[in-house]
Amino acid sequence: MGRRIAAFLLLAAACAAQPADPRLAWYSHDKFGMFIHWGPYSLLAGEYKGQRTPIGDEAEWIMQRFNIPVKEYREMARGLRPLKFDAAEYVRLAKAAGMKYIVITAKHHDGFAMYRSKVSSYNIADWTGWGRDPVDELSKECRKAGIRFCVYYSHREDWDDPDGYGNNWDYDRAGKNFARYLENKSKPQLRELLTNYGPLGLVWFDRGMETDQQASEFVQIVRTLQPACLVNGRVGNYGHELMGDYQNMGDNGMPTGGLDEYWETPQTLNTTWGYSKFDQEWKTPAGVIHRLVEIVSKGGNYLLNIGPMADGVIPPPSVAVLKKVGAWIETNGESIYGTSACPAEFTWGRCTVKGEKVYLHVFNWPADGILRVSGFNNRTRAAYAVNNPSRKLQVGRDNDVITIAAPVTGRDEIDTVVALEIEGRLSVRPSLVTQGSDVPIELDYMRAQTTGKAAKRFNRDGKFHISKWTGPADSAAWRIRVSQAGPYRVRVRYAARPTWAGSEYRVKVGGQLLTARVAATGEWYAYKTFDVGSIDIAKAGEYEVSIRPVADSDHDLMYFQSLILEPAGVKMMVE
Ligand code: H79
Repeated sequence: MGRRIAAFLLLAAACAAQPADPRLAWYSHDKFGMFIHWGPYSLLAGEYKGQRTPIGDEAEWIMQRFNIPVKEYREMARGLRPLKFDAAEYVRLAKAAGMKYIVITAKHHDGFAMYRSKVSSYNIADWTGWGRDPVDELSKECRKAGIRFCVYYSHREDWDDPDGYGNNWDYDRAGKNFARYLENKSKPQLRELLTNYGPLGLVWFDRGMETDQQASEFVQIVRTLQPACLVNGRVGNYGHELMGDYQNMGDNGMPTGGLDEYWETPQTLNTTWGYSKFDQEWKTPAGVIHRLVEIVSKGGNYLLNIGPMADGVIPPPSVAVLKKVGAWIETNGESIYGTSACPAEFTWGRCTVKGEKVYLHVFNWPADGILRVSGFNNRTRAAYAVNNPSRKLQVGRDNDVITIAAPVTGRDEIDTVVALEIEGRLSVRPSLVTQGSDVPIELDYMRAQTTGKAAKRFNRDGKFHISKWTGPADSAAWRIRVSQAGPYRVRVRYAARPTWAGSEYRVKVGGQLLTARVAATGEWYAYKTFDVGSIDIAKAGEYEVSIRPVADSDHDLMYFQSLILEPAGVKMMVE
């Protein structure tokens, strides 16, 4: 590889575009939160008149699943008297599990408020005669314990309100006045939550609001009443640009690689969110720990759900799993909290980074007991297992590969964390994209090195792409090895909004330049593939490929998905 290319790519690896917003500091530090789905559906527990919600179906959707009439569901909800609910115990469990924030369903899609609401008497304190407010009790216990308290509020869906979204079995869709639901119930209830329970860490909206205008009004209510409170990515329409403070994956989702923006995945401990007596498919402690590490290694947060029973008791199997997870975190928490993504993956596990330390998470020890780490440019200082810091492990180098001798005793069956002290900030060699013979080389967003403001991102509709680039300093680059010399057609796959049309961008392959203008593809994420010209690769070898805006502008260049180099003569499908 040429020295200039190497220097460029090292720089690229060091400049991941992660804007530092102080409001998100606690969130990016804490990594692991507890989600609680609890409501009248917990009483049905996955069964209505002898019919069961199938496994994999979500028990909190039971009202919709069986089209239970509002009148009947309301009568059923009167029976929700969680006499065994103990907020302090919930918070103790979250703490024992290593979770740093709690998000509870203040109102799910069924429309029932799990707190004392003046807006609607259809709430747990007033409707049931129980007289207590679990949201209030939890918020106070959280504050005492140093856990961030947060609420889930289903702002769009409401199967109880005649004007809410989703119930078309009791109410005629044509007769609904959705704006009236927003003004009379959804917004006033959100204001109650932001006013009556002290500082909230975040509000977790769901299902995406219809219009950007409506969504921004919800964001505005949060900003006005609690400026420090975060808003999750589902506040706005899933098919539009992100409106909240961070992006959410789909339910139980996982990105294929790291992203350059804050993100979170909501996942559940079994297969339902609300309690179901039929669902015993619990994840194992190892499963949870491996997911946690994978998420954190990709720069995300893990919001893990439990579904308490109607009486307030947390299902014992979930308590058992969470306590085991917590025991591992108790020892290894420094490799999770306050770390950042590590742009490398290994056959034996994953890594996380903090300052001049890389935490190597060993899920499977290699048979010869030697941990091999390739791709790191840094010199090393020392290594030790986090569960036994005083015993140093032998570190060596085999060409470009760092080798670490496994600890003989004290390995953790689930994940032994080895701390590797390095010189300076971690610098990782970008992976080389190699070409098979006669097939197009596809350079996608995920394998790109981004510079400047260019960021790898997620959207619910178009999935992953690179965006936020507005000028020549913002680019995506790859290192490729071409095995076949000759002419290549260059294609770019992207989506562009109408107002972005006409901007120039430049594709560089080795020393060759191609310039093209962005074409509009649709209102939002309508990805299309465009031919930008052809280049000649004189000889097989390694090249650098990049794409960037030609000039500064006040808008995004494009939602980029991939750049394709197609050897002339190879036919390719183009949508
Ligand atoms: O609160 C949890 C879910 O109830 C909620 N998000 C998480 C955090 C959620 N809202 N919408 N969705 C999940 C997606 C909807 C999926 C559905 Fe279905 C498919 C609804 C009807 C068909 C799954 C299968 C639920 C009922 C049947």
